[in-house]
Amino acid sequence: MSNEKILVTQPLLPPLEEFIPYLEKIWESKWLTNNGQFHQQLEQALCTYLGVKHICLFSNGTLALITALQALRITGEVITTPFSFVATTHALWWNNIKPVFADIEPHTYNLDPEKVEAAITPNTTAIMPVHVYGNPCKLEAFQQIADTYNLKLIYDAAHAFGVEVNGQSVLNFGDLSVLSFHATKVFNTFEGGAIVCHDEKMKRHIDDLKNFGFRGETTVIAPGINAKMNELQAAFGLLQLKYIDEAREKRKQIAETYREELAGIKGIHCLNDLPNTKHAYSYFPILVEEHEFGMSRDELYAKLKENNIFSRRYFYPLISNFPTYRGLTSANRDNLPVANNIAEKVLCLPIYSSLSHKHVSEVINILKASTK
Ligand code: T4K
Repeated sequence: MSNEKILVTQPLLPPLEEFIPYLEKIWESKWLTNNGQFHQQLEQALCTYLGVKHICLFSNGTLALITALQALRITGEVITTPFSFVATTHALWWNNIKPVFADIEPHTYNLDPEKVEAAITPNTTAIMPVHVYGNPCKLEAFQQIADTYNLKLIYDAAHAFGVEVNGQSVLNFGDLSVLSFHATKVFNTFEGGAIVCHDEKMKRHIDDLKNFGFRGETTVIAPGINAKMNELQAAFGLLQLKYIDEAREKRKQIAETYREELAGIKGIHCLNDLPNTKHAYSYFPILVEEHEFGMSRDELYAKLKENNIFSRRYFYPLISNFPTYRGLTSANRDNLPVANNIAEKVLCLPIYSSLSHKHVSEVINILKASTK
């Protein structure tokens, strides 16, 4: 048993002393929020790092999602995935939009474009897929559906920091993409988030919306909200960018070790890397097939816990099975067989840049010792 708690994730924290000069600048300038120097610098730096045209920083990913829907004036019904963190669907609810759940693909756990097409009604105005665990969705298929039916396409890219397909950021697809910079994410600003958009006009609109709708000192152009990222968050983001490549490489190595070592265990299935894709390794999900492995997902979760290893069942329960949403027709289990199946078998193993080889081995050894 591990002497220390091994958590599913730990935030990337650069050396504290390197953060002090940023704090000194904030103290000197007395500028704490509202589009300060670090905010502006981080927007620029992230555009360069991620390979996107425009980015609007937010205080968290949920407010960014809610604002993205406002920016595109989405109403009526939006087709989305039940296999995500609950914030994805909550963002629709907060905009008085009816979520319509469609099933996911068995090999990526992402929203299935074919199921989306079948769920379109005259009230559908948009599709909101999620790049779950950072695995890119079927980008071209979704764009084609959006074009054919004249729908908006908003990606919840909370897990997809730095993810690229054929050398192109996934954030450049769809009308808008939303990132989360929460402490549990690959890149964090304690709390934080962003909307990626493709033109200057939309950037300006979103920037107004996140600042109460103010354009200039006395003009309010829309009923906006307060969702601004502050200077402390932005400064931390700038510092963290210096360490991000190293951190991503460490995550990749951990994922490779898990894959190699778990490959021989009957009843444990890992997600493979997709071709021509630069992954984020935000999470390391496995599927536990009880009959082959000899133990259910929940039994394995409990056994790991007894050994001080705190894996997580992301994303169980499915959003469509929460009391708030289960009354919707599309939430019916028969409509979502793949998502229900995956949610009952999935377990996310610890992965973060400072996770030691020793701790990775401890996790692997428990899995090996648990198989029948
Ligand atoms: N869309 C998707 C697809 C998302 O996954 C999320 C968030 C959002 C939208 C919304 O973005 P934000 O509004 O959050 O920016 C966590 C996160 O709170 C949440 O951001 C994340 N997804 C979700 C998947 O996971 P919990 O309830 O599991 O967090 P918690 O507090 O149990 O933390 C998990 C583990 O992380 C802990 O066991 C230890 C570690 N941890 C956590 C925190 C907060 C740390 O080591 N330090 C920390 O400061 O939701």
